[in-house]
Amino acid sequence: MQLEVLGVGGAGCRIADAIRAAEPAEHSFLTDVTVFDTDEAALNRTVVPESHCVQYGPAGDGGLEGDLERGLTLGQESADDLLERRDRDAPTADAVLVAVGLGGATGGGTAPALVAALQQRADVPVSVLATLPADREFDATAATSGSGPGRRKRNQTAADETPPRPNAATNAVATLERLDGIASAIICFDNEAWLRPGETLADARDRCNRELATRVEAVFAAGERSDGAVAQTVIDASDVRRIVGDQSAIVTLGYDEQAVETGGSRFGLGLFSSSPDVETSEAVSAIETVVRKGIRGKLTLECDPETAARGLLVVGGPPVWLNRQAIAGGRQTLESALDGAGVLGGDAPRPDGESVFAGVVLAGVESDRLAALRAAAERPPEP
Ligand SMILES: Nc1nc2c(ncn2[C@@H]2O[C@H](COP(=O)(O)OP(=O)(O)OP(=O)(O)O)[C@@H](O)[C@H]2O)c(=O)[nH]1
Ligand SMILES: [Mg+2]
Repeated sequence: MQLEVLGVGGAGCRIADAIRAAEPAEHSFLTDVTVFDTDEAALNRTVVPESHCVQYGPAGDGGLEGDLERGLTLGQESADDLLERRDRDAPTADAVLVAVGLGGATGGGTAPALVAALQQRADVPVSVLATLPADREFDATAATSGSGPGRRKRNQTAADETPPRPNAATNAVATLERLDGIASAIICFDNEAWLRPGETLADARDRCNRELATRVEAVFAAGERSDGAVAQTVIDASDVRRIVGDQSAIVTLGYDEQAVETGGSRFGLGLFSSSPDVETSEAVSAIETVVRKGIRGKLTLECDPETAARGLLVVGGPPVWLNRQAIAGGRQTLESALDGAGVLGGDAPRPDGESVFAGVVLAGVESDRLAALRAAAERPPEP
């Protein structure tokens, strides 16, 4: 399907940037990418062309520094204007994805008004791609506990331990509540689960954004033709629409890939690249493995797959590796993991691909992490 991506605030802009960078030349799936931030310096660090970078709100660098009320007011004032500033000549998309980091003020403040304005204008689903803040950003005990993240280093003073975004949980929960009923779906990426012990968000963010972009591409680019290769079972925009729904479902993405032998390159001449021999058993085993890990491995938001209301499976890779029976089997695996909930599946041939991959969408999930953030938001701030 063809996707328009809008990034808002620091995280949103960097994630939009990463999705743009992950778009393979031979199967484009992005109609347009525009980034919006109050923070001019952050905007300038993206590699999105200047014509697609929009600074708004108070002039200068630094953003709104977590003041969500200010962000919400600014969002309401600016949403229509921001939409006007997109490229008018861009082709029409099948869906819009608004990327945002929950926990701050610019992205979290603007996203509700921006999504509402888009829903009024466009006839296509408008979903949000949202990061959830990590505990160490707002909880000093998480940042300094001996067991793990951000243990106090020598020479580090108490002041260094002040969480960088003390309002992150409260802001994230407030924005999620506002998006409920407005966004078609809310795809979550939980920073807490993706940051390594001791790592700061600044250290981890590029890796996290690449991981997220890979998953977005696996799922949303599935239906796009790649060098003339046609899928056996095409996943089109209406399939994705059916799975993510239009009721602000919480969505999580799974993914796994396995490098495979693609012939040709081993001999450097490409002589065998069009028809390498692939053992059926090898292809079946590769697909079974990536599907299992795509469902049971690390999700963008941890949850029990059984809680999902709907699911989608995309199996991709070099066409000779896409064994039809194994893909059908993968769909059944997803169906049983979801306890019989509605599942769609398809394949994404990638003639130039060097791996077999599975992209998984679980929609309408329940997650303990969201409950934990709500509880953290209700705790009174530390004195
Ligand atoms: N995965 C990921 N998360 C990020 C990134 N940058 C920030 N975050 C998360 O997003 C939250 C909000 O941060 P920003 O996006 O920088 O905030 P903002 O929207 O610019 O808002 P203000 O700076 O307060 O005006 C943070 O609390 C982090 O949890 C990023 O590049 N990747
Ligand atoms: Mg910012």
